[in-house]
Amino acid sequence: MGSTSPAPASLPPDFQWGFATASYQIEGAVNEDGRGKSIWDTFCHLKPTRTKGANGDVACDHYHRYEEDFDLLTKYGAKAYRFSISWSRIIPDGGRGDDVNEQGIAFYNRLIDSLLSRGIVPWVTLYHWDLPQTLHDRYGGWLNVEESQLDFERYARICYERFGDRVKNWITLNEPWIVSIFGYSTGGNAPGRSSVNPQSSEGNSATEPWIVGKALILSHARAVALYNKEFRSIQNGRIGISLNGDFFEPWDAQDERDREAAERRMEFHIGWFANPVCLAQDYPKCMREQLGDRLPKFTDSEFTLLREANMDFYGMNYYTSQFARHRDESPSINDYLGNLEELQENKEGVSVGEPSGVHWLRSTPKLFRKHLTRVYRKYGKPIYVTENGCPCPGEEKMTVTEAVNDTYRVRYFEDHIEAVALARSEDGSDIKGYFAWSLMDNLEWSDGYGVRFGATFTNYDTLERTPKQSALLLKGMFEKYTEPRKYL
Ligand code: PNW
Repeated sequence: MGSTSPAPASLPPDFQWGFATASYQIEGAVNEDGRGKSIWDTFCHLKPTRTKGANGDVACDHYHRYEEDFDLLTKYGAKAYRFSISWSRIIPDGGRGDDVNEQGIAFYNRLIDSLLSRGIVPWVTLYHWDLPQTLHDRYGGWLNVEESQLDFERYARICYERFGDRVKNWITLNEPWIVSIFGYSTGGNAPGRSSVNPQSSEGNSATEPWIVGKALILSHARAVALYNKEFRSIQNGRIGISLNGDFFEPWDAQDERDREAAERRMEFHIGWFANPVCLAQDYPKCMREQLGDRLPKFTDSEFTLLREANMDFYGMNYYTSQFARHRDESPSINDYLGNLEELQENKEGVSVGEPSGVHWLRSTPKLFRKHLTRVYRKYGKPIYVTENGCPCPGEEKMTVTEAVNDTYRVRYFEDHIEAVALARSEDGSDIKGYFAWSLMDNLEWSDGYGVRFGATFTNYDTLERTPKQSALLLKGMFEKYTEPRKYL
């Protein structure tokens, strides 16, 4: 027998893959079947506009077209589909004493049953940013740590009770970092509170994001602890959270201060949430040092709750990476980065990756592999990549005929899936699934309908859907790593 070569990069046969979406970005039908308003309905209708004139009133009209959309999933060969539930369709006023809306339950039952009949595994996010407006008006929403966690726990209970016989994969929150920082520091997302944004009339960027962060952590923890105590043994599912966060390299690799800044940036991005939710530990030290008393403390009983909230997986939303350069001055009171600058080029002028169709995203697959392995080693949970994707350069202005030829996205997916396979096979990181963002072009929040992240083209005049090449090629990209390999 000849020499043995290293095992080729591979993915296990039960690797989950598919596409992801979120309720407000695709559903539309905002006034139908008893749905209550969310903070995104309000935010999208503010004047002057803060969402480039766009709103989710119709969006992709997925509420009425879900069968057609699931036909696409079938055509693409997806094994799994990640979607989110609109809290205010289930409980229009959101609170633990408020009524459940049976028509909202019925809609999500239709989605779940349709997916299962097609052999597609549903992955359900409980909260993808659409807080019931009533809770915001009633007590300040996520600014009220004590009230919001109890209302979220009750909402989670209803979802487990009504859907948990068929839904075995739960994600509590999508990107609590974006919820806290964009919603309460920069004010770019709903509810748009900020003391530094001229468009915001209310808010305190120095304090509110850190309070909201704690409310989200404890809400997540209550939902997981409840699942563990009352549902896990009967329903036998999995539960986790989806955290965003870029990988950071030092701007000047020779400078110790930049190396520390890169690590600090990741602690402010990911450790903020991952320390408490994965490790039942306090916030990272560097956050305490910089933020002092503005960073809320956890009480002993809250630490007990965090320990009871042991979860199954880390959901990773990954789009891009950056360089971090330290600052010599002391941080502003509104700083949330860790006192540093974020840059897309390093000291030598080398770009972190190839530019996409949106300024904040460059394609960085090698750093994705580093990121996967760093997160796996630090937080010790199996990883599901719950979002990864991009808009192609110039796609915003393309016709459908041009847009379906999405070679940049095809390469982006290929390179990032290869990074997953390498992180598994070569680094030993346990990665169990991958969801492309997104099934179709949809409402890109404050960027409106211009930026297109879809693997399917959406014509917003006719609501016609057209598969892009990447959607049709994704299956083969996974098979390349999962097929039994032939000897050469
Ligand atoms: C995610 N950033 O948000 C969200 O989960 C999706 O709903 C969204 O459509 C998708 O990514 C694409 O943007 C992010 O500026 C938004 O770094 C912005 C950033 C990261 C994630």
